[in-house]
Amino acid sequence: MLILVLHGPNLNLLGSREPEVYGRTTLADIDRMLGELAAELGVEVESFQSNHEGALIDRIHAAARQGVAGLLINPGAYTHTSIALRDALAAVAIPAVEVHLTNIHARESFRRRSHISPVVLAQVAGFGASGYGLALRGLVDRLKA
Ligand code: CA2
Repeated sequence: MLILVLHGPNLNLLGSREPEVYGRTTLADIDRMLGELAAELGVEVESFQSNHEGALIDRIHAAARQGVAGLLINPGAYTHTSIALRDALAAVAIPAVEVHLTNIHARESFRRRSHISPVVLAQVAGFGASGYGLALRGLVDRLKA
């Protein structure tokens, strides 16, 4: 079972900028942790990061052709702006979990609205990097059920 992890814009900066907001864990650390957890859960993970909306959409379309079983996605700021990303997720209908490092509901008001949450199974927000592990466990539990 293959799970695709999608990291949206600016998340490549994790660990190097604004550690007081986003923590000191890097994206490579998160991908490594998810790889270890996936092995424990008996699934495979593949990660993709892009700063470009269309590249994320193309990767979602490719995931459907590839037979990806589930998606973890932190859409970054596209969470709050991208109907195109939401449409892509709805179109492929791959079970997905939306992950945010921060509690988007406790920040600026423009971060409270997610265009993504209506088309995903669940949202995990506010647990920092460990939220990705929680999301992977929840997604795999659901896919195995
Ligand atoms: O909390 C999250 O995970 C967010 O998806 C992160 C986005 C933000 O726009 C969302 O509202 C919430 C920002 C990702 C930018 O990541 C950075 C990491 C380090 C330094 C600067 C930005």
